[in-house]
Amino acid sequence: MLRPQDNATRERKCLNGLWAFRLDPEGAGRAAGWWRGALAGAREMPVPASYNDIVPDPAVRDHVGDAWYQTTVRVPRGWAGERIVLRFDSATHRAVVWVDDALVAEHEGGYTPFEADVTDHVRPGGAARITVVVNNELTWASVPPGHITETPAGRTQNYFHDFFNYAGLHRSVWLHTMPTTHITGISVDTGLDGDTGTVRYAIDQAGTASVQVVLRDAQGTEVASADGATGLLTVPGVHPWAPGDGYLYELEARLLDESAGLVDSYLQPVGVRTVEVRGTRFLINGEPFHFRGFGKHEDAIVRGKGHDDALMVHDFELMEWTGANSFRTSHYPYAEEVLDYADRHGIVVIDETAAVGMNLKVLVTYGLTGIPSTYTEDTIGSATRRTHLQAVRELVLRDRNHPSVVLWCIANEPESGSQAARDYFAPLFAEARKLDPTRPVGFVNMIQDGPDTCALTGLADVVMLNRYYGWYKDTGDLAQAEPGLEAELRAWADRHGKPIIVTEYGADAVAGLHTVVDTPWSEDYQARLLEMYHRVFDRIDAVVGEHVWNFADFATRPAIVRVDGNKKGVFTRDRRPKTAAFTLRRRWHRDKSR
Ligand code: BDP
Repeated sequence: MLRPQDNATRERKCLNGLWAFRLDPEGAGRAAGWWRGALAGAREMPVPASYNDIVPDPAVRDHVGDAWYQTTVRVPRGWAGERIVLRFDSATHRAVVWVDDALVAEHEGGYTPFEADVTDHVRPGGAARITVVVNNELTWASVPPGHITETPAGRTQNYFHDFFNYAGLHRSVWLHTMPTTHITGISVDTGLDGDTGTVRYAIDQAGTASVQVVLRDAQGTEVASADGATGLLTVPGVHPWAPGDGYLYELEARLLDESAGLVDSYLQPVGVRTVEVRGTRFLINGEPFHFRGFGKHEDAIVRGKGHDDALMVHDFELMEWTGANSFRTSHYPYAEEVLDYADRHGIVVIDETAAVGMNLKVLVTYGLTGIPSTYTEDTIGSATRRTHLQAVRELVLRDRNHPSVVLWCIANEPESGSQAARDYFAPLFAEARKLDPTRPVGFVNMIQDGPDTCALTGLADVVMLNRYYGWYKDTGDLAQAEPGLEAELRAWADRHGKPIIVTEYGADAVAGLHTVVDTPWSEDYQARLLEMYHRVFDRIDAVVGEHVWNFADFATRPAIVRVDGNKKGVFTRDRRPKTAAFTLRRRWHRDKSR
């Protein structure tokens, strides 16, 4: 599915703005056909944004079920004869869409786009009513999973991940056109041989036309071209895409009719680079790469998970200020604008599905009893896996052309110590490898399943570890935590011989709390804990990455271990630095110059 584009043959109209909005706590709207007319009793709601924090009302914030959005769009007159497509960059966690009275799209999964051909449902020059019902329920069949309890006070959503279940239209909505004969997909794989680059491409189309591709450098000079739907372009004296150097070529794909007239075109940025895991090294363009950066969230006051360019650019600028070169899209696929930015700026990305909270064993550590096994037909079972498989497909197909993406992450902290885990995950790894043989694949391991018991590491190319020595373990005791961490990392290195990326390490800190002696929740303890990890990382050769948890404080549901959310940010939720931000800046800028 290609993104909307304005070019010689395509046009787009952005539908962002204030939409009519109404919650449906009784779940009445589908049976009553709320899409058939103007949404009664609606209030205004911004798109994109999570709806939860816009209205100061717990009934909105904690709503479980359907929420309805509606807008009316005027279809441009000049679009007659074109194929007209309605696209949602995301709707969390699932949606059904109507144009006037016609159902045009249904989609499961809150973080990937979907679209519908609405040509037959709209009239150029006319108005069209667009109605969307967005549902935020998490069940055993959704990714991420959850379950709903009926209580006398209403329905309560339970889930096993540590961030607030924001919902709504989180990203842009588009109406866009393309010719009836058009390009439907583009894929590029790149290679390097000395200073010669290669771009292997494949262009899919609907209809019949001949294909031509042209590759231009960043100055717009043509450097290669070819005819045919698939082929290999060679670029002598290539300028590779590299960490810190987001150099992009542009591939123009064109469909031509018999008289060589232009039928359709699409412009695809291309970064020429290679990724490879060799022994305990993670190589980008054949050079060892060390990941410095963060696990992040799409999270902010007021807008929740709504995409916002101002916040995005600010976050990237702050990451650069710390000296970070990479981040992980914890714990779901991020807005495509984020990956575009990373491509242009040479920031390296670990790209993750929304599979988080798939470990019921950990609930026991919270003192809960009667917890079922993680992998059963009544919990994480074949229904979950079907959704998860589709989530892997949609992630890889959406993001495979981004040079910034160097590693697929299939899940965060699933229970990984059993044959049941292996049976669940093996097909998911296989699918990612089938769709993209060029990138390494991994998952993020949790401390319960260590180097001797983890049944999934064998499926992965890299070891990704979330570790909380000095926080959840050896709380407040860095002297005890340091040897524990070191022993464990050495065991992973010895037993598995794969590169290790520590994808989470950190401590909560309430901004403004300072202490002389090591005291959890203080800024000083957070900073000293990070320094302890860094000493250990520097002693272990197989550690090729350090991603602090988290870039910024973020919202969670209420819990006695959370103070108005998770405070492991090195920046506050409004992006002010804690002491730890300066600690990282000192280390990472020094590392940069080494
Ligand atoms: C890890 C999770 C992350 C949490 C973090 C924490 O991957 O989502 O926010 O712990 O507890 O287990 O802060």
